[in-house]
Amino acid sequence: MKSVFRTFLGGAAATAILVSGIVAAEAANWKYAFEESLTEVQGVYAQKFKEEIEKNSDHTVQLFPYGTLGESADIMEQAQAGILQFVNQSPGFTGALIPEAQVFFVPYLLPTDQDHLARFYKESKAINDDFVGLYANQGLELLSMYPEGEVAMTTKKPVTSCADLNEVKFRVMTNPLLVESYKAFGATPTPLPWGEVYGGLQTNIIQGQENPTFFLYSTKIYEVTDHITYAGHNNFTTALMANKDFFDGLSDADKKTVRDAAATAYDFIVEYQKGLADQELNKILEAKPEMTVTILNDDQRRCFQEAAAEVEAKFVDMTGDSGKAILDQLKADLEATKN
Ligand code: 6CS
Repeated sequence: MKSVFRTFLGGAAATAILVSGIVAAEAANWKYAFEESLTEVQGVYAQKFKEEIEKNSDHTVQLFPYGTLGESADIMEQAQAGILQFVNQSPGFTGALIPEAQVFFVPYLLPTDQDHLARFYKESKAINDDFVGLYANQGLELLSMYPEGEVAMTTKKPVTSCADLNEVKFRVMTNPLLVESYKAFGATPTPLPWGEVYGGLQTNIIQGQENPTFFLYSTKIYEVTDHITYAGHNNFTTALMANKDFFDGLSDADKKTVRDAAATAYDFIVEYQKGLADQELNKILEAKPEMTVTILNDDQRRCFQEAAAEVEAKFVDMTGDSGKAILDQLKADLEATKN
C-alpha cells in the first residue's frame, strides 16, 4: 500500500514538475530594444507589440528604450549577437550594415502623403520580400518597416534654398548615402549618433539636423535651433527585426504570434500618428513662439529636387545590381499603392 501511495505521489509530483518544466521552457522573457523613449513613436509601437505578445502567449517582453543599452549601433550589435531578441533600428543606421537599406534616403522617392505611405509599407514587395532576404544575410528577421513622419530640417539660420545650407555643418544619421544627399544639397554633412546631436547644436559644432516633427518636440531640439524647414524630401522610415536564429528556433505558433503582434502594432502606429505632426508643431510654437516654420514652395524646392537625381545615381553606384533592383521594385510598389 505504502509503495503504491509513494508511486502515486511520485507520479503526481513528476507530472507537476513536467508540466511546470514545460511551462518554464516555453514561457520566455524576450528583450526588445529601440532607439526612442517609451512615449515616442518607436516606444508606442513597442508597447503595443509587447501588449499583443503578452495577451496571446505565455511570453513576456522586456522593453529597453533609447539610452538604456547604448546607441543604435550598440543595440544592433546586441541583437545580432543574440543578447536581444528584438531590435528596432532605422535604415538611417542599418544602411551602414545593409547598403541597400540606404534606398530610403534617395530624396523625394517616398511621398509625403501618410495614407499612401501606410499602404506602401504594408504591401510593398521590396520591403516584405526583397529586404527580408537582405536582412536575413545579416542574421536578422525583418518583421516590419513603418513610417515616423515627414522629416524637417532644423537650423540656426533660415533655409529657403540649397544655397542657405552652404557652410552649414549638418548632422545626419550614420550612413554614406545620407552624407551624399546633404553634400548634394550644399551642406557639410556630419554623421553622428543621436546622443551627440543636442550638445553638438548647443556648442555650435553642428548647425543643423533633420528629423520628424514629433521628435523635434519630444527631444527639445527646438531649444537649440531656430528655424524649421519642410522641403518634402523624405519620410522617416524605421524597422523592427528579430535575431534570426532566435526567430527560426520558435515554434510555428510563436512565429505567428510575433508576426501578428508586429502587424497589429503597425496598424496601431499608423493610426496613432494621424495629426501627430501638426499637434507637436503647435507644441513647439507654444514653447518657442519665435521659432520660424517654412514650407518650401515649388521654386524653393527645385534645387533639392535636382540634387535627388545625383543621389539616386550615387545609390546605384554604391549598391550595384542588387540596389538597382530594390530601387526599381520600390518605385513599382509606390506606384501600385498610390490609391
Ligand atoms: O535622428 C536620429 O538619430 C533619431 N531619429 C529618430 C526619429 N528616431 C531615432 C533616431 O535615433
